[in-house]
Amino acid sequence: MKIFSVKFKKSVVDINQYSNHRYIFPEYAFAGRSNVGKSSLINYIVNKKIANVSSHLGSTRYINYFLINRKWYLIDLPGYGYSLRKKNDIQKLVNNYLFVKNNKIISLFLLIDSRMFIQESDFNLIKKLNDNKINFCIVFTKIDKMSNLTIDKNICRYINVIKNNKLSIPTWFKVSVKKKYGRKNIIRYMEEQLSIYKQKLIIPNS
Ligand SMILES: Nc1nc2c(ncn2[C@@H]2O[C@H](COP(=O)(O)OP(=O)(O)OP(=O)(O)O)[C@@H](O)[C@H]2O)c(=O)[nH]1
Ligand SMILES: [Mg+2]
Repeated sequence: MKIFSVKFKKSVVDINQYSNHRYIFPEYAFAGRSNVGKSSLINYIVNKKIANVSSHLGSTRYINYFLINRKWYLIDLPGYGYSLRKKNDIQKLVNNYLFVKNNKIISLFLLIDSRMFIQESDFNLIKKLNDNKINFCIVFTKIDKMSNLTIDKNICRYINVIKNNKLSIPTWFKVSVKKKYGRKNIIRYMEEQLSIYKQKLIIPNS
């Protein structure tokens, strides 16, 4: 898949903005704890600095829509797991985006810092995605920060927790934006998921 057009479309700050917005294209959304590298990964995928990156927690405050190839969106979501005054509003916004309004998610990318053990907030989201039958994958980020062996051990523990809780094991990837590792596999996955999504839209016998 070639990315030939990248355009910032809009920031959604309020759940009511969903209902009247006309953006009909399907979406890949990026979720995860604050600072895990969501905005960085979007920039790496499109090879352009479109999303705001910062070492400070909570740098993405709104739901940002980037239109790619005039056909689908990359959605940069605010992170969870940090304490700011506006935290609850932000959580509500993300929750509504994921579980109330949306039927256009091709796949949700759940980003996990590869150095961390499973966090309650991540696990709860995985369960909720399962319960709501939202297609998702896991991206283990910042793999440049530790040895391969340690990263693989962490990932293995993570996957085992999912398995032991009788949840289905999602597709997962390792990435390092710093070392420019992992883009190809993610792009391939996006391509596959888009074609599955399109097939589902075709009504049989029509
Ligand atoms: N070493 C390393 N640092 C990274 C990597 N990806 C992101 N970072 C750094 O992690 C910090 C947070 O990155 P962001 O992309 O802003 O994280 P975010 O998940 O969008 O954060 P919020 O918007 O607060 O939810 C920045 O300082 C990035 O430079 C990576 O692969 N390796
Ligand atoms: Mg961000």
